Amino acid sequence: MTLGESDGALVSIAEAFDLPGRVRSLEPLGSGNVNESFVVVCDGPPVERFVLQRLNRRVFARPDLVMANMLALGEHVERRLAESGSPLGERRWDVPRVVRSRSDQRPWLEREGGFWRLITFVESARSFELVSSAEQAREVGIGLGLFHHLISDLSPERLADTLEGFHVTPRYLEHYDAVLAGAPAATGSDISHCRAFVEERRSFAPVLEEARASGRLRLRPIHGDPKVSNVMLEAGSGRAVALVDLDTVKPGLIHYDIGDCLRSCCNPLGEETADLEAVRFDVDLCRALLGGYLSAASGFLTAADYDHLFAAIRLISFELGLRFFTDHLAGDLYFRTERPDHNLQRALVQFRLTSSIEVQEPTILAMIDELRSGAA
Ligand code: GN1
Ligand code: MG
Repeated sequence: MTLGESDGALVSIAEAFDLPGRVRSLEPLGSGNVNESFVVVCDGPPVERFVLQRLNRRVFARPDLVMANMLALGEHVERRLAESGSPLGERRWDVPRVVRSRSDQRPWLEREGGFWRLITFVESARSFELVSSAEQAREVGIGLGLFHHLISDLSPERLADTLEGFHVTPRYLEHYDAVLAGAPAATGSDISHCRAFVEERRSFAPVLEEARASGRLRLRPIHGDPKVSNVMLEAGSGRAVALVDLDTVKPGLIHYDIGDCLRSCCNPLGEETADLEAVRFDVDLCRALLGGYLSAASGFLTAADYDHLFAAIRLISFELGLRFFTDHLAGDLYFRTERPDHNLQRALVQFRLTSSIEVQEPTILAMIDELRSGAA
């Protein structure tokens, strides 16, 4: 796309950051459900690419703390990579760098009510909306494992809780109950199905939070949103080289990340599919992904961590369905939508996926045991 009149405002925002040259082009990037993103090509030499993003303030009440977390994570990982005997050996690993604003050197810019940031683009790599092979799933798992490994010695106290209640399933249930109480007009067979689905799993919802409260699972720094499209694979080699979309980096349970990554990658039709009947959880992709994850992360996993893996896989797909369903009932306030029933359709997909996970529980548990003994 070449630049048109309407892009003038965006270009001027991009150029308010400390770029190495003028903006040559700017176009929309990716399919995020929360923020708006653009890829900015900047004149060189050398010509460089950046990602310009407007953070969703309805979701992130303290975007300044989101940026503080991103800087803390970046500094920590850069330091670990620079150490002699880096845990990655010769493997390439990138962390998007934050570009500061020209006028006040802050890592963001506020313009016309918008909160903007600009970060470097991970070059010679791309991400995918769907996983297409077991090899790819393994790499995504290695990517998440390396990410966790690199931040496993970053104290969670160094990170602010920028999204209180994020992935705390009982909190989503409370919100759901409140929204439902105010939406008596919501009827229809899909709605009834979703409501019954949620009721049947109500008692399961606190499984991870109870493990945290009892001390069996502990808080660590997490990515928060490691869905397949946030894992960058190197062009050519196909190796994972970066995790992007670092807005949700904060203290949490690594099980949120593992569950989220698996619910995203092992759903071959993807979370936007309309082919509900065909939605299933692919155990072979799960085996490949978890195998890759453990190859990088088994060193810091405890017995209790392993014991809660299945619950995490089941819970996070259920939780995302619950979040989509609640947003549908609330009038689509949180996730960006393209049509009136979009969030309902997304909820049905996640609930279908949850059912598929549930019926395959014995197979998934056996597979986790097998990987666990291999990693021991
Ligand atoms: C949102 O914005 P995006 O697409 O990276 C959401 C995730 C969901 C995901 C589902 C902050 O992520 O939790 O898993 O949609 N992010 C936030 O696609 O709520
Ligand atoms: Mg995100």
